[in-house]
Amino acid sequence: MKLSLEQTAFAALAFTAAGAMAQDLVVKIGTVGPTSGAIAHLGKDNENGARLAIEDLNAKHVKIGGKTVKWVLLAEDDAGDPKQGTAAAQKLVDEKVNGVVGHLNSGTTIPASKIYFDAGIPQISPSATNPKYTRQGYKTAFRVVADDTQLGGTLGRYAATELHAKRIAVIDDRTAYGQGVADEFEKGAKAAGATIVGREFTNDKATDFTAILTSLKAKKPEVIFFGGMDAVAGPMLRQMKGLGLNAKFVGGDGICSNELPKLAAGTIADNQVYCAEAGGIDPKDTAAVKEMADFRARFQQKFGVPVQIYAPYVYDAVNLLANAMEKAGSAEPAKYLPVLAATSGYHGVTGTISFDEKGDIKNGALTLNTYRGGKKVMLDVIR
Ligand code: ABU
Repeated sequence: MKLSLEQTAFAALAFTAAGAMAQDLVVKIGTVGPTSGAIAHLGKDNENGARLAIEDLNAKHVKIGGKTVKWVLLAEDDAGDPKQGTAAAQKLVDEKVNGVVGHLNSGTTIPASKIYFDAGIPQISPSATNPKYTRQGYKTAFRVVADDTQLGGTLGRYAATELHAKRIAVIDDRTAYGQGVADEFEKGAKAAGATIVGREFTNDKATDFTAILTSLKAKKPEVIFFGGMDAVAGPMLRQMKGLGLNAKFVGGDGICSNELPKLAAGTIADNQVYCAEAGGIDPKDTAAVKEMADFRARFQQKFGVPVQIYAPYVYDAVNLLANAMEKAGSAEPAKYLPVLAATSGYHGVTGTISFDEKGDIKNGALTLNTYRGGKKVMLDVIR
């Protein structure tokens, strides 16, 4: 078909207008996690949660201050390393992101939070559970999961009272997360009447635990608590089996992945491992349970892998930023930050989110899980 001069001019004008409209307002959301290294599967899980949220926001044609928004995700890899974490944070600040969802690890989230605070950029961590993150007085720091005080303390009491363990050993990986959650676990278990028969430590890159497991075996623990991530817990469980150390194994959210049975090379016995995610939905809230199940199914279909742990929390965190920007009528950090801080009763796929004065989720939940037949099985949601 041949177009007249007028038709060509009109088409060009329409094309330019459409382009201008599409680019009315570009909002950049940064996300950071370890997408390389031993826990890359968890970093990818978080990144994919952010990708899905950005895709949904773009499909909704959200308007902020009357302008159509093009949402852009800037994803950075910090390899779970504090130095790389601060470098990634600085890069996002230099790129003038409007908000950040991350980082995954407490050991990267805490040092990065100073960089975001100094730049006035709101940051929501979907997974860092060390309490210090929101206790530094940084008004830019928010968290949509419970912290290690709640997580470790609850698991300590659970091991003593529900698993009836009198003799408990504790191992941690000396990270901001692992050591902190292990300390809280120890306090909770002792307060509930258990004795800590041994405390050992390793690091987040270790693969050989023979020495510490042999030492702990002699102390006859009924439960071993591990403060660290699934990539270390898996080989540790494998080596426990090899050494004939048949204790139950308890850990926090860092081990509570769908990948753990694979990482343990199928050596986990049914009801041997107990762990808790730092969030959850009341099983009686059937509408919310369905919403989460639908999210998980959509995620699996889109990325070809199941949710590991925190993708839904990342999804909610990105939407929380967007919601605050919409309400404020501005994506400028200084303008929407007070609206974000005032978040109350936000309905997300992970449940209802309200922030307290520190930026922590109010009335956070824990989801207790075990593993049976190589699959993660939910036991209870505790508040
Ligand atoms: N919360 C477990 C994984 C992330 C972290 O806090 O280091």
